[in-house]
Amino acid sequence: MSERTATVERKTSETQITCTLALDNQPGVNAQEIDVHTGIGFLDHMFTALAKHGGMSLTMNCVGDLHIDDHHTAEDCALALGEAFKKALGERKGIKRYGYAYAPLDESLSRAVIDISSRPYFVSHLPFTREKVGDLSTEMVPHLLQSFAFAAGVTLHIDCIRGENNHHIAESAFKALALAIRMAVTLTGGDDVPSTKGVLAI
Ligand SMILES: [Mn+2]
Repeated sequence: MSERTATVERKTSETQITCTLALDNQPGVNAQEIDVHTGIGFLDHMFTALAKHGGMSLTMNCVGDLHIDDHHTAEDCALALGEAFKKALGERKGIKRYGYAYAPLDESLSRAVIDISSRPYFVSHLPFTREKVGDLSTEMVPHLLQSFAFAAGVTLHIDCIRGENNHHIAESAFKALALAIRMAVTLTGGDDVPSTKGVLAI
């Protein structure tokens, strides 16, 4: 098996991002390296949780136009991560394809369901009650998750089933996504493309 890893560089007048993602670093197997600097502390926390619980290595650096607001940085980092995920998966052969997971964080409970389908779609229910968590606007959480889903070419449903604390709502959602991703990218040992169409990497 070739290594499932990818590096993406994304430069616009609004953000400059480098992102390296490796799908197969699992605790006790390969050293897992996570180093995320987006300029938005809470976003670093979320991407770090995503990589950690997804058994992935992630290096991300972003210099963005935070003097405007958090929008471009959050969205573009998610796009870069999605592009790296798509690139690392390659032909999408021999993977489980579907993944689902629940993750609690104290009173919050989130569910994530992913289909590595090449059918970009995103649905979420994240009942935030505050405008921001740290320096990240809560409205950017569904927006950046959607950006990830579309760039990655996956169908993604994320629902926070219950939750009060806005930090917990977001973190349980990212952790559920991490666990769902881990399941979906798991190699079956075969060489099959898990689709009746015979192709998933479109
Ligand atoms: Mn936390």
